[in-house]
Amino acid sequence: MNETFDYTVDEFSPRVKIVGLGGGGCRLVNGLCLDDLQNVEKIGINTDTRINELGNLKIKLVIDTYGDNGCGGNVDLAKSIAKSNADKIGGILKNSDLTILVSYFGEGTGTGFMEEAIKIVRENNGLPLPLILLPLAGTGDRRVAEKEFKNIKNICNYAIGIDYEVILKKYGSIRMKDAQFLVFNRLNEIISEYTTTLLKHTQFGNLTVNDLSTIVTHSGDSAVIRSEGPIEDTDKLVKFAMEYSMVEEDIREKASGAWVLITVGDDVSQSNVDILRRAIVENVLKPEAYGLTDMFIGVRIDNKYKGSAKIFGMLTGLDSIYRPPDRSIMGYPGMIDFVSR
Ligand SMILES: Nc1nc2c(ncn2[C@@H]2O[C@H](COP(=O)(O)OP(=O)(O)OP(=O)(O)O)[C@@H](O)[C@H]2O)c(=O)[nH]1
Ligand SMILES: [Mg+2]
Repeated sequence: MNETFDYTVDEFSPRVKIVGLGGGGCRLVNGLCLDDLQNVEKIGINTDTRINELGNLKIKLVIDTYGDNGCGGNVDLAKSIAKSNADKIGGILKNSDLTILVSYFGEGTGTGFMEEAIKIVRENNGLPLPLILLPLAGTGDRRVAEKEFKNIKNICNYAIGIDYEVILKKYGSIRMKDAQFLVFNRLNEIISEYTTTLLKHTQFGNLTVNDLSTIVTHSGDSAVIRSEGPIEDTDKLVKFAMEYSMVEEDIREKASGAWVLITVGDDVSQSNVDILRRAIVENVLKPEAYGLTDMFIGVRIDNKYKGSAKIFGMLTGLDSIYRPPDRSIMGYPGMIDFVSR
């Protein structure tokens, strides 16, 4: 049997893993209540056997047990343990569409495992979403946490940092218990929002994307565009493609992300392709989406394709007539108030 097509429709429904890294991350994920979300697995990975006390995690992985000490605050040790156990971690993080990685930065495991975990998720065609908690100055090692957070932002610019210092500044003399409560609530909101948005978007079968910017950060509705005809009739080609979508969404309101394939005959000139490409961008995309669009050009060597072009594209982030625009992730009310991006 051809393996590529050995799927059932059910397997296309997105799978979400929420993974705690290190002691604090595992406790946090253990405490999240996400019972109403389907296909969501709560997982904990630590170097510390106390993870076994956590009752609400579906999968627990203890790596290189150091008793109750974990990595004892040693980030470099944690990094090397993560690297040499990449296969074990991969075994748990594979087969996921969205993998939310939650950890408290400042000590060993949670801080040191994040980069490797992001890499592993990407290698398995999943979308990593790092949610990183930054400790108060004076607890753990704030300096290490900030440095490592910067590191993570370099490899994953949409990583979200939740900063206890910012909470403190915002709320003044808030008690730690109340700060924890706020963080918990906000995490639950972020995770529910991202997860439900993903559930709405994964209608594209086995299309894999390696960057959240294409799909998850552009909530809204999705549509397919498609048309075929002489390359010279640029306007007609684009107009037909937009009409093909046959959806309630108004494509004229434009998308905030897209994946487009243009196939042309081998006699078509580069300048004609450029005209068509520009027409698609201008008619279909919001300006902020220009850099977030993957556009591929393919050439067909066959007489019947001479002089013609075919457009096939998937759009994301269309404003739905059913959903007010402020329900998009980026505009999610209240989400950003103590979140640093
Ligand atoms: N506010 C708050 N901070 C926490 C909590 N748990 C851990 N931290 C802080 O987060 C940082 C990392 O702690 P852990 O997650 O326990 O450390 P770890 O990743 O297991 O690292 P090792 O034990 O060294 O392997 C430290 O600065 C802790 O003070 C928590 O529940 N609330
Ligand atoms: Mg620990």
